[in-house]
Amino acid sequence: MTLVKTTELPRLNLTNSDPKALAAEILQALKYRVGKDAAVATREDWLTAAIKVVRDRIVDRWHESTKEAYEAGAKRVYYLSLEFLIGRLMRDAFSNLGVMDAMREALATLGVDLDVIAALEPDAALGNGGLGRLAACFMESMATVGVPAHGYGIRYANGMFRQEIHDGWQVELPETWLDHGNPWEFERRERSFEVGFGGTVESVTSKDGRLERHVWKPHDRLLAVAYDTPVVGWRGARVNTLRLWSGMPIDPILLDAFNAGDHIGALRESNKADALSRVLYPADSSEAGQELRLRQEYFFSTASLQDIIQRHLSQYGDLLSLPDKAAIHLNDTHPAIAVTELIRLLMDVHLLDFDTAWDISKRTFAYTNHTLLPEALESWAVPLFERLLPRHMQIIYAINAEILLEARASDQFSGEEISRISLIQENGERRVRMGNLAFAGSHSINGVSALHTELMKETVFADLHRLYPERINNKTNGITPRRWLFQSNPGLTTLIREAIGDRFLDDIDALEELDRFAEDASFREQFASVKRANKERLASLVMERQGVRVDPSALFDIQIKRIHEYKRQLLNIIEAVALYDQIRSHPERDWMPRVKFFGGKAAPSYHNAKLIIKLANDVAKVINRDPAVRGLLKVVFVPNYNVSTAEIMVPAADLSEQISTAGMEASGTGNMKFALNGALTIGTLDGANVEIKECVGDDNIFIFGLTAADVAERRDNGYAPRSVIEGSPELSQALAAISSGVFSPDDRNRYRDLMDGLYQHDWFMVAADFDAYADAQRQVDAVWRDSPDWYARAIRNVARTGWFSSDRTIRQYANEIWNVPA
Ligand code: GPQ
Repeated sequence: MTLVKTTELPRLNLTNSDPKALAAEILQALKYRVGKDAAVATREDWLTAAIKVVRDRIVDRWHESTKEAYEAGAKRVYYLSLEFLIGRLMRDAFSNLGVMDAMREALATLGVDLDVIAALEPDAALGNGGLGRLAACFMESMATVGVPAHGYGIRYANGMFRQEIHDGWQVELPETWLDHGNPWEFERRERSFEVGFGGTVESVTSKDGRLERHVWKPHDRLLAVAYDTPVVGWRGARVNTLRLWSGMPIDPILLDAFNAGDHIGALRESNKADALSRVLYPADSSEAGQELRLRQEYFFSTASLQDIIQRHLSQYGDLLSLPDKAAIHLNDTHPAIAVTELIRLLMDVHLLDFDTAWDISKRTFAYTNHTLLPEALESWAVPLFERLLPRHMQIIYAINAEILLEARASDQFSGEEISRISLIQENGERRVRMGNLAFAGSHSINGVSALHTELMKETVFADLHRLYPERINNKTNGITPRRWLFQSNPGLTTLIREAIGDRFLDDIDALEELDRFAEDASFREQFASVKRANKERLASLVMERQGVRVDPSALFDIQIKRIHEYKRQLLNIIEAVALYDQIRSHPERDWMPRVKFFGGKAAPSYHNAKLIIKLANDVAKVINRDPAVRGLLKVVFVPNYNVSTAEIMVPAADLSEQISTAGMEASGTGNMKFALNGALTIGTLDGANVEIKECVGDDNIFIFGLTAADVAERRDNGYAPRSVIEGSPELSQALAAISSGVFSPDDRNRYRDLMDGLYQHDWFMVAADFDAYADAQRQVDAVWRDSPDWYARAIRNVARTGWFSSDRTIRQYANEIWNVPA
């Protein structure tokens, strides 16, 4: 097989991309932009210089893209998200611009290793998990498929915390990604908007006593300042803007206070402004109900809307055409306050009446729901809301009056159903329901997998769906194949190019052509050796980071994601304990060597999640040291799981653990990354696993356990976990061992409550699914034993999961929600 030449870059005309010229430019950038001489430059300096050289090329394309969209009067997409988990940007940019090899060569002539400096780039961890990473994949795909778009979010000075494991426990440390500056961003001091909180609302009346308008007089005021990062699409197709807001005081120092000797008080305003964009809430699909969070949500929503309105007015002169030229997308309810803010701006600043403002809002906004977990559905206590955003509270009452009137007029709802549609929850403490607000204020509400969308219609939004049946639609999530295949798995990418040519690089559906290679023994061997190399890379990482030795010929079984009870890392750990027991009891059996990897962060206040991390580490300690196991089973908890770690772990997986309690994982996106990289999935019929199964075929995935309907049925009809546990000897033994302190000799009661929880209620159905899961694992062993068959299935996973490209997802959003060409 010969390597097919890289196809020409059709849309991109790069000047000076030969290595010699690039090397000269890097030296120039080092000197004039970093201010260093090559003799004294640090590796960080080289990284900055290299980035600046490529960023210049991106800027050229950025200006062209912006100008084209402007001149065409194109509709723009605005993606509002409290999280953008972009990770490192250098490889993305170099690879998408097609200058990776040239830059590598250029740097080498200067004595700099591209891989070494690439590893120094900090992860931009401005997100918790799936929701934030989805936003990052969407930004890249919008640029790739040519949608003019702006991402809007917060420039957190401290992103997702850094996780260290001390004696098996998670310890959280601040993440300081901006320590060496950020070479990608452009600060736009001139692009700043005022943000207010608190205060009062005054009514202005005309001479004849008619109400003319409301004027909100906020008590606190600060500025949101824009920082722009260009996001380049594949082959430089288009460059879009990620605009992140940072808080700044209007008066940086209160001189009166300072002069009176109150030096701390003089900085009060500055500290308040700083606090808004200081830190990302480490809450993933869980409640984050503090006041600062609501302030953050409003802060970035108002700044983004003021920016959007200013851009629209300067181009079109009036706001009635806003819905034709702007699609504003709400990534979950975090920016839902934007619905009321747009109405406020249209009414109080631009003097439109309520009906017009409300109509514009509904035609402009669309909302994505990412969870059905009740604790993650945002709501704010009315008194807090009223104190912080008094004018918005009035607007909420006005919207509520509209929709409740419509509900009553439709004559199809009981009193109780009407109360569920209300924006205000009335039982107990009165609260503003942000999900209902987002739903009411949007023309489209989408779920993130087929199953999740159906469940949305049946559960959280059942009544609103009945009132507005045309609004709910599905957009199954996706991942960008540039980051999650081409960059993170260059070995597999090269192998695929050799087999089927380069078309899949631009049209991921062409991956289907790989299917027939599943039958090709020599291809299977090459595929296995690429996988082996990726596993060796991961093995070195855990050796370096943790001093743990793992055998790359063992089956690599990986569960990486946030730690959450519904994701059931506990099920996986208990199965490891049961397997450990079996290996010791039946040493004569032909056990297949396996390494179970875990990685993920727990919300700092989530007690059980942190305990599960400790349990994984405790279990690892005992199993890994036990000579009776003879290396047949290892457990490894990889600390500080983040995007960059995922880029190494995903390509190294043989088995992908997607074992959430059915009905609880909205979609999952890690499941897609693993399948595209040739791991087989062991999973429940939850989220997008259902669609992965449909794509790869039943034989190429290990599905087990209760369905969402089964789970609902068991919960309704009184599930008794104790009798389930007692009926399963393997499970009872494993639970007894954990509960009695076999893995925690230093504190024998450490896991007693956790285990008792399983006996008493087991909300997440760990016991109910245990036997089915353990059986599925033994089937995994059987297929793994027959190695050609394993790799045939793995190859089919790669060939059949191109559909999960976020380009496909974005095209669906563009055609079916935003009404923009793509
Ligand atoms: N998700 Cl509500 C998050 O990562 N954070 C959140 O706060 C919420 C949802 C996830 C969800 O759990 C996954 O199933 C999805 O795949 C992901 O959003 C993207 O839609």
